[in-house]
Amino acid sequence: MGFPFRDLREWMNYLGEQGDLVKNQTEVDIRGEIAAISRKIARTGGPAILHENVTGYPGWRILSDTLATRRRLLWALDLPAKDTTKVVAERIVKGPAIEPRVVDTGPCKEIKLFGEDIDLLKIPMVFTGERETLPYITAGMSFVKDPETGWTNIGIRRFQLVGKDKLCDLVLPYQHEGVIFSKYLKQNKPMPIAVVLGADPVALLCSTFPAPDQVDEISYWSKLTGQAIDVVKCETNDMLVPATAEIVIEGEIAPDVRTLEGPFAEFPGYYSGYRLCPVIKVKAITMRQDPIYRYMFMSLPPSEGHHVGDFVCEIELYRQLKSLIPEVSDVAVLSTRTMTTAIAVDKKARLRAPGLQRKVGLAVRAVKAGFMSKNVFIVDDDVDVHNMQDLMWCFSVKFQAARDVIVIEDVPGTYLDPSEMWVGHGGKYSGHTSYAFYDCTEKAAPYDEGYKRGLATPPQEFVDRVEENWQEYGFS
Ligand SMILES: Cc1cc2nc3c(=O)[nH]c(=O)nc-3n(C[C@H](O)[C@H](O)[C@H](O)COP(=O)(O)O)c2cc1C
Ligand SMILES: [Mn+2]
Repeated sequence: MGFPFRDLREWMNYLGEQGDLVKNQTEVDIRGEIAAISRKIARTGGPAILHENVTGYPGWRILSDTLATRRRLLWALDLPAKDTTKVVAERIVKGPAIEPRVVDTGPCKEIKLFGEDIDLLKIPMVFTGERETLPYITAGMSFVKDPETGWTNIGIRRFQLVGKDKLCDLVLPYQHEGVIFSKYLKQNKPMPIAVVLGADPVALLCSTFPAPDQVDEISYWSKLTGQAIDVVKCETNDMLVPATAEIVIEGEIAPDVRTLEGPFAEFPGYYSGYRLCPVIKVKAITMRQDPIYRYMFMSLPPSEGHHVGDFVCEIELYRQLKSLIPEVSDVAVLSTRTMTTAIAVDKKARLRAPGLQRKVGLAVRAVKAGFMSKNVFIVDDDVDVHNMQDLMWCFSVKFQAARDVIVIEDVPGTYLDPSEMWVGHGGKYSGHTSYAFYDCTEKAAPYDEGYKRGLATPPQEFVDRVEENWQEYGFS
């Protein structure tokens, strides 16, 4: 047993072997207790947790936080701790493109429910925020297909329980699910959808990469593992889903049905309001014999959802920017899915092509993975963007607000960020934000006198010697 983990259980058992899993037999409540435990795990870097005794849901187990720490993210993808972003980005570019293997059946088909037997209320959907009135699936992977091109898109979404056979889906117009839904709307046809819960960890991560248009995120699976993923056809539509998933919910979104969604403990840390959103009418549920419900906590960061989202967005922003501008040398997400991000640019190239850093600042908003970016620090590549102390030092001594802030007003926002501008844009579905980048590169003449005097450090030969002799001096 080891990488790549073929299902949630192999992965969970591996975490157990590493001492990174708690099996909790104390009775816990889905109405806040489980969320509060996950919140504390995210804040303390704690282990993953399997709840084995859930009030009101005998026989059900709930697993969460398996990807809530850096260490576990690295295990899930078999990654080194150094240069992680660059290594994954390179695998996505150069890894093998192996088609998913379509199998006849799989563990996710052990139980098949149709018609009257469909009852979402039997699934222990966990409440996250105190004000949630109806619970949400928070780690559902949505599979939808472009009716014009046949492209399958997957993305993690939240789905609110609104009936025995109904889920509400906040279909955001700027996400691929929304782009595809608008094509079904134009044709006035229902959109088939599959919601997958409890897939293997690589599939879960694949489904949250902000890949470019027309790219099926499941294609990343083989690139990241070197193998083919096993997929199986849904019962009521032709979507191909991971065969080893715990639960698959199949359904259809009618073009003309809407219901109120909300309030939700939204990823910027505040409650969403209520919005009229499309509804999934469930046609079938298939699952394993004794399914494990995969919960993911996300509201105010830190959370497992932020860990996952920040990690994949960093990789994909780096990869997409670099494909446009090869002189981009590193990216670090500092907070909340690239909302605040730092980017390093090849200093030598910048000196040859003054203004390169500003081109990078503008390009962020031109790529899919930069769709949420609001505040971007741009630095030379002699600064480690992953080291907060170096970064803040750089911000302090290379940056002048009056000269080096570039603000662009009214770029598309997420419409979930409470600081976005709602007034004055017709109030329709607004979501306009300002975008700024902070040019923290060393400036040229006439601002370079201080830099020309040189960085104040001990002689390099002694810095090197200290590294060599560190233990000899008596340090451990
Ligand atoms: C825990 C979690 C929950 C998420 N919930 C949603 C959601 O409800 N709606 C959404 O559009 N994106 C959500 N996302 C982000 C998407 O998964 C991500 O932006 C993905 O890249 C969207 O892909 P798409 O544009 O291909 O549809 C969530 C991400 C995480 C990690
Ligand atoms: Mn996509």
